[in-house]
Amino acid sequence: MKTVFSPLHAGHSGQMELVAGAIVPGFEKPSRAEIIKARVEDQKLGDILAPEIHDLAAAKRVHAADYIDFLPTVWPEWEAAEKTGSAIPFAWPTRGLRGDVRPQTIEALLGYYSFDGGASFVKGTWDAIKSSYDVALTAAQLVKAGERAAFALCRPPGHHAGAAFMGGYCFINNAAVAAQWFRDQGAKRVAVLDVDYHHGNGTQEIFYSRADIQVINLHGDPMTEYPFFLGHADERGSGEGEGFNINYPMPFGTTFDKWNEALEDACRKLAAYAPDVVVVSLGVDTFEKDPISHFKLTSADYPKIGARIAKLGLPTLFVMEGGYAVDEIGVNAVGVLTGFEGR
Ligand code: SP5
Ligand code: ZN
Repeated sequence: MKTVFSPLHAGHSGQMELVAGAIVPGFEKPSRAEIIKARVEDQKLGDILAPEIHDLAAAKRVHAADYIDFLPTVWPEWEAAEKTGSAIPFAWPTRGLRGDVRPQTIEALLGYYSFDGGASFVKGTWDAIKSSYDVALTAAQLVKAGERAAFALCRPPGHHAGAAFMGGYCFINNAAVAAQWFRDQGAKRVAVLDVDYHHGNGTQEIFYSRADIQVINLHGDPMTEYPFFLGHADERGSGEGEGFNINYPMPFGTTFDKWNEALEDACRKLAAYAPDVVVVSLGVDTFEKDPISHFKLTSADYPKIGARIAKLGLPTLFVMEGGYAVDEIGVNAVGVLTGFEGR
C-alpha cells in the first residue's frame, strides 16, 4: 500500500509536556515518524508520497472554526508576549469556572482550547499540525480513488483532539477529519476503529450523536488510565447516535489473548454496521515496552491485528496515532500494515 508522509512533522521538535510530577521532553518526538518511514522503505510496503496541500475547510467540518483559527496564532502570540520555552497550557475552565467566556491572552487561550498540558507548541508546531492534516486527507483521497488501503503517516497524532480542544499530543483530529471527508464525498457509513492504547476521546466526542459514523475504541480503562474522563463501557452514543459508539476498556497488564477477544467482538460489530470505508486510528502504544502504557502486546501480535482488519474486506485508511517505544515503533506499526497485506 502507499504511504503519505511529510518532512514538516520534524518542526514539532523539542516541545516539553506536563506529566505527573514534572515538565519533561515530549514523548511524542520526531524520531517516531522517521523510524516508521524507514521501516516502510525497508519492508518495501509501497511508494511514499508527499501530501497535497489542502485548505482548512475539511478541518472545520469536525472542529469549531474558532479553534482551528486559533492554532496557527499560538506561536506568534507566544513570541509577541516575549515568552520562552514551549507554549504549554496550565489552567483550565473545569466545573465551577466559566468555560463559556473566551479569554484574551495567549496563556488563557491555551487553557480554554485544551484539556491537559500534553499538547504544547514550539516554532514549527503549526506547520507540523497542518502537514499531518494534509497527509491524512491525501491518503484518504487514495482510498476514495480506489486503493484497497493507504497509510497516513501522521505526526502529530489526532485522536485526543475534540471539536474545540487539543490535548494528549493531538491538535487536529486527523482520523475524524478523514471520516467526515469520506461522508462528504458520498460514503453512506464510515467506521472508525481506534486501536491506540489510549481512549480516542476526541473522536468519540465529535461523532457521539451520529449514526452515520460508528466509533469503536479498544483502550486502557479510564478509571486508571489517561485520558481518565471518557472511555467507559456505558458510553454508547446519544440520540440518533445511540448504539454507534462502542468502548472496550481493559485493565493494566492486558495481553494479546484478551485484547484480541475485544478486537474480534469489535470487528463483528463493525462488519454488521457494513460501512463503505474503515478509518483505523493506528496506535502501537499497546506494546509491552511502551514507556507510558500498560498493555502487553508483543511485536509478533501486530501483523495479526492487520490480518484481522483485512478480513473485513473493506477499503481501509490507516491513520498513525501513538506509540512511544521508539526503537520498535517501525516494526510494530508497519507490522500491522504488512499483516493487512497478508505477508
Ligand atoms: C496519541 C497518544 O497516544 N497520546 C497519549 C497521551 C498520553 N499523555 C499522558 C501521559 C502520561 C504518562 N505518565 C507516565 C509517565 C511514565 N514515566
Ligand atoms: Zn496513545
